[in-house]
Amino acid sequence: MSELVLHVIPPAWGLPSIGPFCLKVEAHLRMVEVPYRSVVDATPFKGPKGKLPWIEHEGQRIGDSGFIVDYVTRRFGRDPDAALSAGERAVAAAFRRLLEENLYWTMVYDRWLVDANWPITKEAVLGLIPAPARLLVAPVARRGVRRQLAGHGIGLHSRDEIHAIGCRDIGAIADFLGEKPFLMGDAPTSIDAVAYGLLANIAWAPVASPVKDAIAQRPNLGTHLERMRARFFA
Ligand SMILES: N[C@@H](CCC(=O)N[C@@H](CS)C(=O)NCC(=O)O)C(=O)O
Repeated sequence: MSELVLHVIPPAWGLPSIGPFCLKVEAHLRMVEVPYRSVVDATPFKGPKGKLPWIEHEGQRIGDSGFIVDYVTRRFGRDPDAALSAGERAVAAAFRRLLEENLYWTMVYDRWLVDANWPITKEAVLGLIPAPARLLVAPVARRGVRRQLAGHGIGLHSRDEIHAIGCRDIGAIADFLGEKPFLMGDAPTSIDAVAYGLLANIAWAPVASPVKDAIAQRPNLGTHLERMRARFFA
């Protein structure tokens, strides 16, 4: 069996990747104990979807964290969600959309569009691009992200509104987690990898935000992050 190669955006701030979808896939692969080698790409453009993460395995190139997880489940026959009922899978699917299609964009906003955070983001996300090129690339990339946020719709809101949306999502995740060790109960499942990928990237990044503060105010989320780190990234 050939090696599984995972392409990710760079590490920083004590995280193996500062891309939530990249960290999600790393957490998932560790959860299902599938060995991989991660390769840091300076830009997302080489991948089949023009985004990171993507994988190479047995001559195939697969982009998108969701399709990567589906492939790994099929190819290796390891499904951390196997014990979940149909109803539990539906709840996990809804939380995945909340995290990836909504809360994620509030993180993007805080990293890229809040002026005080922009130098930190630029250094970490574009840090592998040689300095002279980075000077040219950075404003173009920032304009692109502004367009993405407007296209999504969240970028049309005021700063306070975007933060209110993010804080509400954090409250929903914390309320649902409650005192359980993992989101769906006693054992980790794929939604824990999704949550870890994004929440660790908000809570542990040196990027100021009311959404980060909202995580700090819900100790069960911090405990969940530490539990995931100890279990899969020790
Ligand atoms: N739906 C994709 C989203 C991946 C994604 O947005 N990746 C970001 C980095 S975390 C990226 O490559 N952004 C570059 C761009 O949008 O141009 C997935 O689940 O993998």
